Amino acid sequence: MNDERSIMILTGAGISAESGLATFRGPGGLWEGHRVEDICTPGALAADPALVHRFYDLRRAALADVAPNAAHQALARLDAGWPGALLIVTQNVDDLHERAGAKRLLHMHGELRSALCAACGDRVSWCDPLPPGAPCGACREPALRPDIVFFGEMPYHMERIEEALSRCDLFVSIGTSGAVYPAAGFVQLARHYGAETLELNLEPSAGSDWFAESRFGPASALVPAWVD
Ligand code: BV8
Repeated sequence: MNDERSIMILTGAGISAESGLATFRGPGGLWEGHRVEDICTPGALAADPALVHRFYDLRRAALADVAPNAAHQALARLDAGWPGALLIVTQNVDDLHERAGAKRLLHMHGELRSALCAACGDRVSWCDPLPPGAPCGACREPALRPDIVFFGEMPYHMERIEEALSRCDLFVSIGTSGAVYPAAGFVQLARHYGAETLELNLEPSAGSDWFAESRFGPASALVPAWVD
């Protein structure tokens, strides 16, 4: 591709699958028999903080054993070389887009390598296990929690995301099941604003019918072929 259209890209767990990070709703998508919808809630954090902290500690630790794949690397190349507006919005909380070199990137569901103070809202980079009750460096309250958007919580950066959706000429969805809102509704918004829509996924997502074009296969093949 070599024009200056405005591009918005949404990614989900499927783009990191070939790097070795499990997806949520595919085979083996349960974690210790739990569904992410049951763990990833403010209620679960309040009822069993050790379980929720352990869920994120294990996933944070796993980052050391994985690397960006050809799909992350292709998006980073596109980001570096695209003269027009471009925004990668990821639902993923891993750091593989950054490690591939992506710059114009927003994490709408938070990040594993960040801790959030539930008392004062301060954020701090965090790479180690995060025990429940860890003290906040800013307000000293024992209120550090995973910097993750739980179900029922407002995703991050929504104003910037909605602005980008209203202006994009092309909306591309990569490796997401279309099971979680508001991300799953972005394709409808993009179409409403007149954008072209493309889905790159292993299989049809829940929102496949909303896409003008869908290509099915592994992201590590589809994304470089689309970018290059
Ligand atoms: C909110 C945390 C409102 C991080 C997650 C309508 C409108 C708005 C909200 C709702 C609504 N209906 C229902 C809701 C509520 C809810 C929701 O959507 N529930 C669902 C279950 C119905 N949404 C929310 O609660 C959201 N908040 O709306 O707030 C609000 C307003 C005002 C004030 C306060 C609040 C918050 C949602 C965020 C929840 N957090 N996770 C983490 O733990 O990782 S969600 C979780 O699902 C992950 O973030 C994940 O990213 C996300 C989506 O999953 P996918 O990434 O798509 O992964 P999945 O496994 O499902 O699919 C993988 C896909 O990849 C598959 O299609 C597969 O085929 C494909 N694939 C696999 N391998 C490959 C591949 N593709 C290519 N190549 C491969 N190799």
